[in-house]
Amino acid sequence: MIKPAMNGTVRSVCPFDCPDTCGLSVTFEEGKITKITGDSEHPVTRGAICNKVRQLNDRVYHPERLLYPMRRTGPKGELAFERITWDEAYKEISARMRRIISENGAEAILPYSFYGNMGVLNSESMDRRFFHRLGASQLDRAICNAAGSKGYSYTMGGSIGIDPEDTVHTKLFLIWGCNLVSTNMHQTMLATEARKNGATVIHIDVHRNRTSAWADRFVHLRPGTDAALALGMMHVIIRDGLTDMAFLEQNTLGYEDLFEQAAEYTPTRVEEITGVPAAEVEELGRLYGSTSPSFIRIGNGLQHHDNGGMIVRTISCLPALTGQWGVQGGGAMKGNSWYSRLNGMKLERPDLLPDPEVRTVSMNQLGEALLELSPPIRMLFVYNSNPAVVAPDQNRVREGLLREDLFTVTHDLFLTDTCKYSDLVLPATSHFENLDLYTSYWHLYLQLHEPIMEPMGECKSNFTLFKELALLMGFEEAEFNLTEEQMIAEALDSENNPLLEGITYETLKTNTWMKAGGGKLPPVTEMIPTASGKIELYSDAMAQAGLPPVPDYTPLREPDTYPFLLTTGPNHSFINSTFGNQERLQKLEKEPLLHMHSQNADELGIKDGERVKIRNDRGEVEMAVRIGHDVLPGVLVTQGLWWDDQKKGHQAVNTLTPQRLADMGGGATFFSNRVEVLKLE
Ligand SMILES: Nc1nc2c(c(=O)[nH]1)N[C@H]1C(S)=C(S)[C@@H](COP(=O)(O)OP(=O)(O)OC[C@H]3O[C@@H](n4cnc5c(=O)[nH]c(N)nc54)[C@H](O)[C@@H]3O)O[C@H]1N2
Ligand SMILES: Nc1nc2c(c(=O)[nH]1)N[C@H]1C(S)=C(S)[C@@H](COP(=O)(O)OP(=O)(O)OC[C@H]3O[C@@H](n4cnc5c(=O)[nH]c(N)nc54)[C@H](O)[C@@H]3O)O[C@H]1N2
Ligand code: SF4
Ligand SMILES: [Mo]
Repeated sequence: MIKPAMNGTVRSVCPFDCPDTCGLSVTFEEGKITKITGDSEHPVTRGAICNKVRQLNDRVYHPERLLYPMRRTGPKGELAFERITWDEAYKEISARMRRIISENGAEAILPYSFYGNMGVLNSESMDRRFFHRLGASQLDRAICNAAGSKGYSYTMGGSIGIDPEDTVHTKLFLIWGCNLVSTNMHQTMLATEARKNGATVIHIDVHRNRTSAWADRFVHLRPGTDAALALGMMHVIIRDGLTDMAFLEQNTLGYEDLFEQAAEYTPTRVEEITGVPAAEVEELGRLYGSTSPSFIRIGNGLQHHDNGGMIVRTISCLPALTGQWGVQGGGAMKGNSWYSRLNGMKLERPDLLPDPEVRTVSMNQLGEALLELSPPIRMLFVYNSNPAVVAPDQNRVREGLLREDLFTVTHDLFLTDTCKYSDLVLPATSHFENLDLYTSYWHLYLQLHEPIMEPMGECKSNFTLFKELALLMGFEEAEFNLTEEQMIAEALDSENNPLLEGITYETLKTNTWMKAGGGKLPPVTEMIPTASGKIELYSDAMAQAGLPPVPDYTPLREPDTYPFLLTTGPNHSFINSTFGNQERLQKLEKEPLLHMHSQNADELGIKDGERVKIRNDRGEVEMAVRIGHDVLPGVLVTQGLWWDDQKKGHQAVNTLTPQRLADMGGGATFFSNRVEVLKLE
């Protein structure tokens, strides 16, 4: 039992899927949270937090928060539920699981989860053990960064970039396919510090957005063409002798092959592919080639393309050319989770799988899986995710969710659009109610979170839910009978990661946050986790995987049946679909907009603010148009994963996006998406 603070301020951490993993400071008055700010003592986030999380009390005390288990009473797709007890819910789930296992085997059960809560215990611990032991179909959790992370690791060996704290020393920032102001605000704070010392910030994107407005310069290119731009910059750097040959000799593999490839990418050719004028490619190449330290922040957006793996693979080769990895504040970063990687084998226990060959289902192809897999999926267990909004090809997803012979259980804090299709809905605690361990995929600090309030209603954490379900299913082994503290200790077992040495449950309890490597990290060049221990500009691993071993530009794959390429990224005020049901944040976003170039609008006779139909073979949605020069002709952008709202006409934009997988890592291709735009009658 925790003793909730009546009055005063306590520490917390932000649990959302955001790189910054901020330290929070939470004020209680008369036992209720009245204010959420940043923890000014947090070493990286230093007291600043985003507007979304300042309103986290609206979410925690939201009148529509789920407080009890519920059972569906009406047709799937409608919101008709009755309250039941946990006992009834547990009995129904375990009886169904047993029946499905005896009739079709456990692979007819599919978990569907992502990182709605980034806490280690509540995202990848007891749940994974449970489904492993059950022998359920495995889920390939490739919806977010899979293609880019794979592409980056072909070059660098893993998600290892520079320590963001070092970027205050940077002189040139390339913010590449990253909407930094919205999605990684503390990197903008560090860049602002660097700017005071003369640093320049260049934003390279397909959409002139908040980040472009904040940057010093904007480079506008066509979607999916970034590898060509990077090769064009390399072309200039190599041609003009700006390379650091000593660094390349000592720390890389295969630079000769890369030099040969880059020779083909003349600025004129790059202009044809990317739309960036040849003179600008020249200038960008020379500027990058002659500025040190330079830092490239590689975003997640640019890898949501058919060729997203190769795009990131190619960009990640740039810093080696000028020896940036050897300079403080120089290098690149796609993600930094390599530093604080936990003991996954101990935590998730894949060894419990009765049949290691059990099928794996891509979370990016949920529609196909529900409609076409044989033997069919008969139970879907959703937690930490909202697939009815976030997964691609919504019409197929929802058609699958509507199947009468599918039993869907969803554990969430709210009646999300996914809950509408669920047979049972279970109430989840907010992270304030849980003990957990947090790592960041950007900064290098680990943080322990102790619960700061009692669970609301009958809410249960993911950890508790799966621990109790394990018992009900008769899994009496010791590995299901652990406390949260014991499980954190297993996660922190540093046998596979020496940078965690000294970081334990106890030391975290005393220190609140601790840095991987203890603040004494060796240079990146001494830790590169590739097979060769070098930066692999030529990659044998890629050749073996049937991929081009040297960086190259490959075009997008969607046939050009439709005239526009639509990218559909997240917005400023929600986190994916989280916060989409909070009125104040909805008001700030107003409504989903379709950004279109004025030339296209003129051709189609569309006026600013007019509602149009956007369609392709997968489906259609309606939206208001914003006309201007924020996107290039032939390109459309919309932001935000909105909930269904019949009244205001919001529809899931993923109705339009493909289930096709990217070139690497089984990644999603949300942004490689061809559509046509029609005037409404
Ligand atoms: N406010 C807010 N913050 C978030 C989230 C959120 O929903 N809202 N989501 C969180 C999550 S889960 C993630 S993964 C990250 C994502 O955050 P980011 O890494 O910033 O990724 P996106 O916002 O998806 O896309 C980044 C940029 O890529 C651009 N882009 C699209 N296609 C291309 C291309 O081909 N080339 C180039 N150069 N640019 C392109 C988009 O216009 C966009 O500006 O943010 C996290 N933080
Ligand atoms: N078109 C398009 N689609 C996209 C993207 C895009 O840019 N464009 N971005 C993609 C990316 S990068 C990502 S990461 C995914 C994100 O997809 P999801 O991971 O599904 O993200 P959310 O929409 O935030 O949904 C998380 C859900 O988990 C719930 N939740 C939070 N905490 C807990 C908890 O402790 N327990 C339980 N049981 N539930 C909890 C939240 O209330 C919320 O409903 O979306 C992807 N989809
Ligand atoms: S969402 Fe991101 S920026 Fe906002 S408080 Fe959480 S970690 Fe910090
Ligand atoms: Mo993501």
